Amino acid sequence: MRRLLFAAVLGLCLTGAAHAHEYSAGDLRIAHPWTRPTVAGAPVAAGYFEVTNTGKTADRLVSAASPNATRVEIHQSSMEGGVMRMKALPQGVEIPAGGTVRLAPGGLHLMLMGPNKAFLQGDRIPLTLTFAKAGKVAVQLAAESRPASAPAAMPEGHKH
Ligand SMILES: [Cu+2]
Repeated sequence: MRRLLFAAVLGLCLTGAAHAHEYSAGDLRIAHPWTRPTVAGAPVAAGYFEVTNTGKTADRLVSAASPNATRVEIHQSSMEGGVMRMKALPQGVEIPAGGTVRLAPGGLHLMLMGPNKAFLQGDRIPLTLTFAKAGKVAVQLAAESRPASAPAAMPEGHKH
């Protein structure tokens, strides 16, 4: 049984790239929002994506919300004295003109507080991002397993 389950998960991972998804709003391109699968009752879940600003002026991710979480915060993880710490960024995150900001494990991320269900492999979790200029952008977080030891999990040349 356990081996069958593993094979099923691996199969989904291998086909994951086929499900890459992207959103755009104004000058912003939002590539492949995703989250890790969770169990029911998990206190938090994380959200990751890359946002590229193709415009000539900076924008700012100011907030996010999901019908599947009590609230969503913007967090920064960092190593302090060998301990991984997280802090909330109430001012949000600037998206510089011509730049890409990456929300990824171990760094910037969205924290979904109080998920109201388990996020299962293959689920799409609705999420609304609010930018200072581009406004509200509705995206979906794809729930997918990625190895913890490979936070980047994006082979070179992997394009969305
Ligand atoms: Cu966090």
